[in-house]
Amino acid sequence: MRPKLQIRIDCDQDGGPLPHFWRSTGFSPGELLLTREMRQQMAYLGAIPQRGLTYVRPHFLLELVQATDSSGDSLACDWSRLDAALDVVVANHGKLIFELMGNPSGLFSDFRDDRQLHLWRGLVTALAQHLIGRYGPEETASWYFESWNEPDGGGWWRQWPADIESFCWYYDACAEGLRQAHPALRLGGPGTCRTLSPLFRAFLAHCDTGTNYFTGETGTRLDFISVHEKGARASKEDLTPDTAGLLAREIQAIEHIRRHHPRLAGVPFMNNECDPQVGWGDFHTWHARPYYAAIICKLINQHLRGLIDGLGCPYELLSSDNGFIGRWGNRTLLARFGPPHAFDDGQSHHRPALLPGQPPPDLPFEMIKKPALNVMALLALLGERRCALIGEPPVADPLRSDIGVIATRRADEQIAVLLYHSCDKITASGSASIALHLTGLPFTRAMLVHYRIAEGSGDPYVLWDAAGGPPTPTPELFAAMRREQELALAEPPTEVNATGGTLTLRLDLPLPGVSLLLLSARPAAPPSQVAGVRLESYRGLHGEAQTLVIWDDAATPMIRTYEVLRADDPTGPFVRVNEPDLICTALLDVRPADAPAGFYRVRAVDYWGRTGAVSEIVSTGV
Ligand code: 8U8
Repeated sequence: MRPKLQIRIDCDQDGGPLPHFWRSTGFSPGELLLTREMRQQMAYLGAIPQRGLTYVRPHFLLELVQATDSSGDSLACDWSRLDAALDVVVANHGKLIFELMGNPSGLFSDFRDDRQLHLWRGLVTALAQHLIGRYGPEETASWYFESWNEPDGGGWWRQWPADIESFCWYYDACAEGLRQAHPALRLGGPGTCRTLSPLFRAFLAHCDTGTNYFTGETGTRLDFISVHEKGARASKEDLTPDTAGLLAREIQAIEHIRRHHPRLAGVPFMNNECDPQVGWGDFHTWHARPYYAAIICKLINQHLRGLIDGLGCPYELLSSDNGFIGRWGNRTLLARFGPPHAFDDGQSHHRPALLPGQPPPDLPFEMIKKPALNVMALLALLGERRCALIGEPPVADPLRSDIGVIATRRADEQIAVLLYHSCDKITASGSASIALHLTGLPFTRAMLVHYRIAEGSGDPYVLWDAAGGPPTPTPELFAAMRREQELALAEPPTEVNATGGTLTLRLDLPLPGVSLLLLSARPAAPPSQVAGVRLESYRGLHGEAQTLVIWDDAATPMIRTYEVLRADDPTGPFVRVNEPDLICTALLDVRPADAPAGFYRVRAVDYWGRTGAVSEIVSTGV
C-alpha cells in the first residue's frame, strides 16, 4: 500500500487572491470565424460556466478588411467581413485579444516607408473607432490589442523584411493609432516565440527609452508584455514536454525586464501561447485525452505559484493556443468529424487565409468536446480567493510535484478544491491515494460534489477508439460520445457533516487526472429562471437536423444540471432531452432530418434538487 498523501487546508486562512488568468484560447486565421464550425465552437466556449473561456486570440484578423487607397491621407475601409467574424465572438460573450495583424487588400509592403506608416496609423484609428461604434467604448476597452504574432519567427512577419527597427515603427503606428481613437484601449506585445530574441530585447528598449517615430518623445506605451513559451519543440513524435523549462524561460524574460527596464517591471506580463508542444496541427493523440487537461492545470498552477506568488510578477493572462478546428490529435478544444476541409492542413497555420470561396463552404460536420475544453469549466468553478495550505507540503511546489492543489473559497458559501495529477511524461500512469484534511470550513453541513476528468471519465475518445476509430462514426456512436463528453461526477452528490468546520475527504487521483471537489452550503433560494435561450441549426453527418440550444449562465456555482426540455407543440408536454447532467450552457439536440419544428425551454436544478423557473419557449420554427 502506498502511503496516503496528506494535504491540509485551512479554509479560514486567506491564501491570497486567485485571478482567473487562464480564460483564453487562440487560433489561426481569424477568417475561420466565418465558418459554421467556428460558430458552433464559439457557442461551446461561451457555454463554459462563469465566463470560464472569455478571450480569443486569432491571427490575421486584418485580412478580413478590404481597403482602398485613393492616394490621399487615409484608406477607405470595408469592415463587413471583420464585423461578421467579431460578431460571432461577441454574441457568445467573448472578448478579443486583437492582434493588429494582416495586410488589408495587400496595400502594405514596407514599414520603413513614411507614408505607409502614416496610413497604418490611420487604419488603426479607423479600426478602433469602428469597433467602439459597434461594440461600445467599455467593451472595446476590455479587449487587448497586440502587435503582429511572433515577429521574431520565421514565417509570420514574412511580408516585411526581417527588420527590427521597422517593427518598432509599426508598433508606434499601432500605439498612436489606438490613442487617437480612445486613450483607454490597451496595446501590448511583442508576442515573440524565441526566448530573449534580438527583436524582443530591441522592442523593449524601444518602448522604454527609444524615440517614438510619430511623437519624437522618449518611449512608447506598452500596456502588457507578451511572449510565447512552449513545453517542447515541434515534432511529429510525442516529445516529452518540459513544463519547468517553459516556466524558466518566462522567468528569463521577466528578469531581463527587471534588470534592463525597471520602469517596465510593473507592466502586466503574459504567455499567450502556453502550449505543451509546438505544432498545433501535428497529431498527438494526447491532445484528445485527460493528459492534456491535467497538464493545462499544472501549467496554470506553476505560473500561479512560480510567477505570481514566487516572483510577484503582474501575470495578466495565460492562453493555450488550442482554439483551432481539427481532429482528436490536433491541439483543439473539440474534435471535428466531416469531409475534408481547407482548414484541415495543420501546416497551413502560417497562411493568412484558407477558405476558397465566399461564403465558406457549408459542409456537414459534427464536433465532440475534448477534456481540454471541459477542464476550463472545472477551473471556472474555482473561487476568487485561495485558502492556505498548511505546512507547505510538497504539493505546494508544482515544479517538483506531479500532484497539485488549488484550494479556494467563495465567501461563506462554497469551498472549491482542484486537484490534478500530471507528469511531464506522456506514458506515465498510476494513481495516488490522497487524504484531504479541511479545517475552518464556513459551514457545518455541506453538499459534496466531485467532478472528475480521467481515462474513461469525460473521455469520449475512448469510445471512438473502442469502435475501431471510424472516420465517420455512426449516429449511435455520436450519441454515445455526446453522453460521454459532458463533465462527469466521480460519485453522486452527498450531504456531509463538517462538525466544528472540519472534514477529511479520501480519494484516489488517477495519473493523469483532474478532480474538482465542491463543498457548498445550501443557498436560501432555488436557482433563478433561465434567460436568453436561443437556437442555432446545424446539419449532421447523417443528414440529421441538429439544434444547438444556448442559454445564459445562471451565474451561480451551485447548478447540478440544466434541463433542456423539448416539445413538438408549444403547449407541451415538454420532455428533458439532455441525458447527462450539464453544467455548461449549450446542448446539441439531434433529430431525424424530417423532424417537425421543436419548442425548447430550459431550467436549472441545484445540487439539492431544487428546480428554478423554466425559461420562455423558443422555437426552431421561427
Ligand atoms: C519555435 C518555432 C519553430 C517553428 O518552426 O515554428 C514555430 C511556429 C515556432 C514557434 C511558434 C510557431 O507558431 C506558433 O505556434 C503554433 C503552434 O502550432 O504551436 C501555433 O499555435 C501558433 O498560432 C503560432 O503563433
